This record gives sequence, structure tokens and C-alpha cells, in this order.
Amino acid sequence: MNEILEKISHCVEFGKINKASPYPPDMKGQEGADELAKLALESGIKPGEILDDALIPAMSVVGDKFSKKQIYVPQMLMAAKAMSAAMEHLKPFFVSGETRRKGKFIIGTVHGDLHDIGKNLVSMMIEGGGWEVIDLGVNVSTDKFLKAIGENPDAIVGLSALLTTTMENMKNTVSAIKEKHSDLIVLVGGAPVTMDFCLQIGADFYSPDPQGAVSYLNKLVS
Ligand code: B1M
Repeated sequence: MNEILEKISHCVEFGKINKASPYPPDMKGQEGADELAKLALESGIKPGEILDDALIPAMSVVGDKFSKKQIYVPQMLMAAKAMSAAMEHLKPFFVSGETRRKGKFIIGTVHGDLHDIGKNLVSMMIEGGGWEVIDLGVNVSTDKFLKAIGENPDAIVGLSALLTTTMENMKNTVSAIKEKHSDLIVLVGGAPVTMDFCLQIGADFYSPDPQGAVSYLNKLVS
């Protein structure tokens, strides 16, 4: 693999955002995903190559390590931030349509729920997996989900809930989505959510972690 791509991959896997970032300590003072992604583009490497050969494989390793409990949330957040720093340089190319994405994914934390750390991780991992992510934020009403679906009818939708009390809102939103768009695929997740609950409320898939969601989405388009 190209040396710059290898370095970008390493930065994402180990959460090196940019040169100024002191994390991880053994990479202090070195260039991070931010500078290296810019350098890669300036060297003529295509945005799609940076995404497919460096960012996605690195995030996939990170997701696998997280699933196996070899790393924890802070490391995963740093990796996601490093990936986001690189993605900032690639976004203009994706937005212009120069590089194709796998599809659109609408995500939000359900109404009444303000927890967004897990949702943001899922969002970033899915974006790193090559999808265009429309992140509606937290406390997202059913109407807001429906509006976003109306504007992006080809999207897949993901709902996150962290409170047992907001699981009821997740159920209501899924019902409303399925009533209007019966073929639309809906993923659910969040600490209190289970596969049983997912099936009970008529959602299509439950993943306990971001990597499971990425794998599920990728299988849909493979
Ligand atoms: Co709150 N909170 N909180 N909280 N909070 C919990 C969830 C709680 C378990 C703490 C406890 O009591 N032990 C408890 C819920 C109890 C319950 O309902 N069973 C709780 C409570 C009660 C509350 C308040 C009601 C407290 C109060 O005000 N009395 C209040 C509610 C506010 C509201 O939402 N309306 C509240 C507020 C807050 C803070 C604002 C202070 C803060 C949130 C900050 C933020 O998110 N920006 C907060 C926090 C930080 C937590 C804990 C400590 C950590 C949550 C977290 O970020 N985990 C949490 C206790 C805990 O979990 N130990 C707690 C890390 C994150 C990476 O995991 O979000 O599970 P998680 O996401 C995972 C997976 O679930 C999955 O992937 C992620 C990565 O693996 N995943 C998906 C998530 N969404 C997915 C979607 C998918 C697929 C996978 O597909 C679409």
C-alpha cells in the first residue's frame, strides 16, 4: 500500500487526529490524519482510494477491536475523530458527486433522549464505512424523521435510544415510519435496546455496536 495511505490508516486506528493532538502519546509531534489526508490529495491520491484503502479498513479494525473489548469508548472516539478530520478533506469530493457513496443513512436519537455519544460513534463509523450520513441529532421527533425520509426516500434509517423511558418513543417512531414507508429499512440500537425489542416494534435490525450496523448496511449493498 502507498506509504501515505498506510500512515493515514495507522493514524485512524490509533486515534491520531492532527499534529497538535497529544494523543496517542507515542505519536506526539507527528502528523495526524488531518495533515496526511490533505497531503494524500495533494500527491494525487484519489479521495475514493483514501476512503477505501485507508479510512474504511482502519475503522473496520477499530470496530472489531471494540467488539472484542480490546479497546474502549475513549480510544474509539479518538479513532472516530481522526477519521472525521480526514473526512473533512474528502467531503467536498463526495458532495460534488466525484466519488460515489454506498447509500444514505439517516440517524438520530429518539424524542425525549439527549444521549448522543453512542449515536455519534455509530454515525461516524457508518460514514467511515463509505455511507453518506444525515445526522438529525438528539431528541428527534417522529415528524423530523419523516421529513428527512421524505427528502431522502432512498435512505436507510437508524434510531438510537439510551433510556428505558424513550424506548416507547422509538416504538412510536418506527410504527409511524413503517406505516408511511413499509419497505424502508430501519435499524435500532442503544444500551437498553435488544433484538427482541427490535422485532417487537417492527424494526428490521438491531445492532449492539457500530460495527454490527456497518456490516449490516454493507451486506445490503454487496
Ligand atoms: Co444518562 N443515563 N441520563 N446522561 N447516561 C444513562 C443511560 C443511565 C443508564 C445511567 C444510570 O442510571 N446508570 C440512565 C438510564 C436508565 C434507564 O433508563 N435504564 C440515565 C439517566 C437516567 C439519565 C437522566 C434521566 C438523568 C437525570 O437527569 N435524572 C438524563 C436523561 C436526559 C435525557 O436524555 N432526556 C441523563 C442525562 C445524561 C447526560 C446528559 C448527563 C449524559 C449524556 C451526554 C451525551 O450523550 N452527550 C449522560 C450519560 C453520559 C450517561 C451514561 C453515563 C453514559 C452513556 C454513554 O454515552 N455511553 C449512561 C450510563 C452508562 O451507560 N454507563 C447514562 C457510552 C456510549 C458509547 O454507549 O450510548 O450505549 P451507548 O452506545 C453504544 C451502543 O449502545 C450502540 O453503539 C454505541 C457504541 O457501542 N448504539 C447503537 C447506540 N446507538 C445505536 C444505534 C444503532 C446501533 C448501535 O443503530 C441505529
